[in-house]
Amino acid sequence: MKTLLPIVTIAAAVSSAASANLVYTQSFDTMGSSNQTIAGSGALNAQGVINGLDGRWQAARIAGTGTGALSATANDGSSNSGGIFNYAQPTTDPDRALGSLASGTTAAAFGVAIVNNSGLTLDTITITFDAMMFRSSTSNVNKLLFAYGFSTGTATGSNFLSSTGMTAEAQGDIVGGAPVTTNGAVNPATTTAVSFTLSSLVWGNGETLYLRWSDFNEIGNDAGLAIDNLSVTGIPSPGAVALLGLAGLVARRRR
Ligand SMILES: [Ca+2]
Ligand SMILES: [Ca+2]
Repeated sequence: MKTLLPIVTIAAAVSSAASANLVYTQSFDTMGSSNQTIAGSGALNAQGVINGLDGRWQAARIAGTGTGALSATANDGSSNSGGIFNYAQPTTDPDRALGSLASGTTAAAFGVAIVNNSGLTLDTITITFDAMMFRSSTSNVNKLLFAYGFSTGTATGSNFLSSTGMTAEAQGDIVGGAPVTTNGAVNPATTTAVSFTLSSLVWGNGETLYLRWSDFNEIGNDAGLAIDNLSVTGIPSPGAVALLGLAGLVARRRR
């Protein structure tokens, strides 16, 4: 499998010892109302970068009989085709969300690679986002399974920690609403604010954190679920901040 990891860095607020947090935000609105290509995707587990975002977002088909390249399709929840979606209501609205709907042809995963260039080891990560449902399911409550991994993380990596092994982190799952008899666009889309913290981590300087959401082809017609307004804040341990402050103090005294 060819692994695509874009070489990107994020400006971290390291202006003072008191603000050494790393902050990453994403509204998905740069996708606009066009379909966005995901070059290199198509074959099972072939990962491609989602065009129209910041180069850090990737997607792959993780199950299904299809072989064609994926795209982030602009839609309002009316489509029942499997794939990645660039959701908004109406379809032309500038407020975009990134989502997925699974079918027998395509069940996809998407995720983001964030490099820690704060200069510090980060041990607490706070994640907030809006979990959205643009299309309802039948038979089963649908879910996008959240997982995270470090460095070798990809949209298809197997070395991830997920809610199947942790209770608290299950809050990162995107859970759809109750199934209905006839599924269709949910208008307006439902929005649920999600906020949780991963703690006691070792996110080393220069290391990549990968956040991933995986879709599954559930029984019945599937839901269209999405995320919006993602915010990731990496926080160093107080000891690391104190050391950084001491280094700054020494540097000033040498002037
Ligand atoms: Ca948005
Ligand atoms: Ca599903």
